Amino acid sequence: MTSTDTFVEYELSASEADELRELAERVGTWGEDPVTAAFYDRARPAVERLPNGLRAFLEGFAAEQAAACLIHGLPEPEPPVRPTPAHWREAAADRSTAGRETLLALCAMTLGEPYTWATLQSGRLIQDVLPIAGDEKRQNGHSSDTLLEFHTEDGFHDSRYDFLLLMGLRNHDRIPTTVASIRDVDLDETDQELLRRPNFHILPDDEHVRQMEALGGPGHPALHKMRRMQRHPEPVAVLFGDEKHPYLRLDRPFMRSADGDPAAERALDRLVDALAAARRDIVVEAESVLVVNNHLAVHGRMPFTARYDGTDRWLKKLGVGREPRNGDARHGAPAGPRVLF
Ligand SMILES: O=C(O)CCC(=O)C(=O)O
Ligand SMILES: [Fe+2]
Repeated sequence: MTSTDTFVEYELSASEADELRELAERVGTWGEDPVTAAFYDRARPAVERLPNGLRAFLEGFAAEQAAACLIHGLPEPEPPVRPTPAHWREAAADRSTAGRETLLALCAMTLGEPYTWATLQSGRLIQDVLPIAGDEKRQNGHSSDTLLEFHTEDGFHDSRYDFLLLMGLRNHDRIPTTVASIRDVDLDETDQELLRRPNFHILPDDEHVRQMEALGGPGHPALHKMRRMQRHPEPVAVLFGDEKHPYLRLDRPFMRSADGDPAAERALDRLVDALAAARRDIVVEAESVLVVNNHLAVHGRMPFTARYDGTDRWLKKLGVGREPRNGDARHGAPAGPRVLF
């Protein structure tokens, strides 16, 4: 399963960084906040104003020239990044990062249409990835001293993202995000055949349910839907698409073979082992953005010890679909085209 670079990088020049700073300032005067849907409806023309080299690089990435890419050298933030908050709710209340988020949003819009889930972080389009006390051992972006295992972002959902963007605000300890591409994995025919069968359940990760219970209240329709998906998951295939160059969909801690077939479970474990052997560690530091193709690559994060003193690792996350969601029945989005559940 070869034919694509795993990982490519783009270093912005000083003049490109200046262009980006000016662009973010100009877009900032339009008065829309990149955590809200209105921003994306308004800001589309600004994508044309991104530096040409950066736009061409992202367009090449959208054409699947690589499974993951890293953009370095974004302009220094103004104002400087505040201490890392203790919780995403605290981060949400603070809009001093809006200028950075504007740059993340414009990169995302070069790849497609950003959207999010009603069930996560109050449906804000851009989310905070930071360690939260009490979550150390969970399989989510708020854990720390456990390995965040390889996953497709929202792999349980048919409307999962095509691309996932992670922007670094702070990463003093250089804690890597992990990425592995299906194109770097060789599986035998039998395993491939087992993994192509729609014979796996991927349950919604508990973060969707937990946050909705806490914030949406027990009667929220999104909570009902997530619970239904937990109780009655649709069987899906792990490998799909082109015979020689398949895509993948995986989140091992939330997966099982639908009919309890031990051979299917073993094939899945061998795929996870092969992905682990193909692992790339990518440090998303301040002033950089990692983009992952959510069908070609899985991602995760290495363990670390959180300090909870304002100096911890802090990333911003945004997901993108290639197609406009407006009026797209396949994605049926009663909460509005950019906030799905
Ligand atoms: O912290 C990271 O580098 C990755 C986080 C992640 O995968 C997530 O929040 O879904
Ligand atoms: Fe993730």
